[in-house]
Amino acid sequence: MTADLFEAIPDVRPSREAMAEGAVLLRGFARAFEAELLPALREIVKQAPFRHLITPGGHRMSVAMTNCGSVGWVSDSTGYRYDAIDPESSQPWPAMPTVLRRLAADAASDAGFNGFEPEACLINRYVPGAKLSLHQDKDELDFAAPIVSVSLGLPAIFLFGGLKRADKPHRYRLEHGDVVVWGGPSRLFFHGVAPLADGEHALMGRQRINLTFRKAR
Ligand code: MD3
Ligand code: FE
Repeated sequence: MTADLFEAIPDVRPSREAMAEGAVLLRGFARAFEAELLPALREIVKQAPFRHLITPGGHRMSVAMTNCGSVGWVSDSTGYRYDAIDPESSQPWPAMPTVLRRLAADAASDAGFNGFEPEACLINRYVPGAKLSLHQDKDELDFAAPIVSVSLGLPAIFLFGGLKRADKPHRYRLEHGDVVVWGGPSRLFFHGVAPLADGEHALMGRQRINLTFRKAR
């Protein structure tokens, strides 16, 4: 009876699918955390507002970023790094709220990575037209730990390639509440996000927010 009830509401029924070796897509996994998660994000953004970072090549990123946790990912003319201090405020990044820690650790366990304790959460904000070019995440010290990503708001087309930049990317539509755990070989695969299509999300408005939880050191 419960199963029938949930089958009538496919959007809120979590599911698990393999995307690549070590990459597991948990559709809808974050929906159960939403009521606590969204207010927690609002508090973080009050303390550490979204900003457009400059790449070492001198380009302003179309994605706006902030962080929470004991270190945060930053980019400037000198390069990419994890830093304990927010360069905008010269203060430590906001602490990682318990609900974020729990979401990341629960998703990682579901995908077979027990004891995931990320110290960094990078928070990306996309407005229509914003994109993230194909890249690898290599600024972390421990590639054995997975990265957990949480998609909120407008849907995005996620581009997922291989170990070589030239590997043709597969396209996945990531929606509000979807969580992906990237471990194993896929941890170093090239990936990116296609320009965000315009739209209006009932809870999040005209934007997409993506959280990536990382073990930075
Ligand atoms: C696959 N963010 O912040 S999340 C990033 O939607 C980033 O904002 C994208 O790529 C976003 O670095 C994609 C999915 C993701 C994150 C990290 C990965 C996929 C990954 C690391 C390795 C492999
Ligand atoms: Fe990335």
